[in-house]
Amino acid sequence: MKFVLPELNYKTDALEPYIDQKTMEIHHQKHHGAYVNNLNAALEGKPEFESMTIEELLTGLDKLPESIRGAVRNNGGGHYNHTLFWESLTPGGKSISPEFESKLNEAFGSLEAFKAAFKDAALKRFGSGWAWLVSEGGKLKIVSTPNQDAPISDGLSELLGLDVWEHAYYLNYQNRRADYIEAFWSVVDWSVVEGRL
Ligand code: MN3
Repeated sequence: MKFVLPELNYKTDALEPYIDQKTMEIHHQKHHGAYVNNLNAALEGKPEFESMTIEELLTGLDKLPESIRGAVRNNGGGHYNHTLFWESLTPGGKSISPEFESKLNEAFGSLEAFKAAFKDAALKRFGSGWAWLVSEGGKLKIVSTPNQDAPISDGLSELLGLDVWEHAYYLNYQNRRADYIEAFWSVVDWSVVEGRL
């Protein structure tokens, strides 16, 4: 299967002022686009792997030949993570349902405590990577992954991810990763996040 760069469900300027248009254009077209191209290049001419879905590839990294394992982990992970990320965002955000908020309360104490713990994971990810809200067999957890590693490779189900690579925020926020994390909450589509559970 040839992987393709998914279209965004909104215009690249629609998340302003929280995520700026230039960042969205470069991030989607160039960065995500490169992950897709590099993933396809790694799989080209290997029909047994070309026929696999992205989920099959990422949950079976140890079964891939060593010659393509790193490329699939990095570029397949990049494709998978960014696809989830774009889908979790919407102009103006979409509010959280009382049902899901009570699940967050159960797991983390309160919505504020959840956001604080998520922010902490996103800030402490040294270098490049992601912060995640995941489900592990129905139990909500916060994790972070380095580079483009995807939680699905560790048997976790992603509900919400935040890209904290510098390419995700540096044009608008420079070194102020904390401000970018705070701004992110204004454009999260909680209906999508909840639907993943
Ligand atoms: Mn990115």
